[in-house]
Amino acid sequence: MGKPKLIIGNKNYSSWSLRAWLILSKLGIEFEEVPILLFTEGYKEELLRYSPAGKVPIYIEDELVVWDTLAIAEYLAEKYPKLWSSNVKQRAEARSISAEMHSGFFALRGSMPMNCRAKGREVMLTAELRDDIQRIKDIWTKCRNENAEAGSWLFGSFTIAEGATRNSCFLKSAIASLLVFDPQRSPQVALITSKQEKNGSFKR
Ligand SMILES: N[C@@H](CCC(=O)N[C@@H](CS)C(=O)NCC(=O)O)C(=O)O
Repeated sequence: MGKPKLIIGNKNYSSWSLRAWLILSKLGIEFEEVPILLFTEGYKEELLRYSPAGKVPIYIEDELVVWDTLAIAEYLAEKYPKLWSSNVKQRAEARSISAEMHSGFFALRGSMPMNCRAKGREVMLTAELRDDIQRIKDIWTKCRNENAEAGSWLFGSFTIAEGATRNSCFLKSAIASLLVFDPQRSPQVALITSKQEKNGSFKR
């Protein structure tokens, strides 16, 4: 069996690419990263050579092609069960959080598209954006209140929910907006934002 391949866009801008990459990196799996310059000439044809869905990320292991971040995460979790919590109720909660992140937060995505290198962005704080930010803070606060004793991740130890939420660069946008709009952060949220700012897991 050769090394698996991960076809991705630019990790600075493609939050979906980054999530799959973070999960593989965190697992310590040796994989070949195949970057594709999205939205440049010929990129679609190149993507379609790997997957009929024509979107990144795409995970390839021998003959197997898995596309869509959550499908990739679930496939990896079958091979590496520690990616979800060992507690069935926590797994359900972590799956809900991951799915919510995967398919929602439109105001945040729209007004603060991912850019890990962005600093000092000025963004109009609409009611929808405020709601998205509050929702993220509520998720973090609840998880940390319930799992603080088990470790420093949302569910104590690292799970897929991190890849899809706190530890994703997508949430760096949320953090940037939290820093701008909400200097009075609760201790639970402050712990996460400061850890994220220092977090080395963006470097492989
Ligand atoms: N729900 C999909 C979304 C994938 C997606 O939209 N990827 C974007 C990059 S972030 C893409 O490939 N865009 C290229 C295109 O739409 O042509 C997933 O999680 O994999």
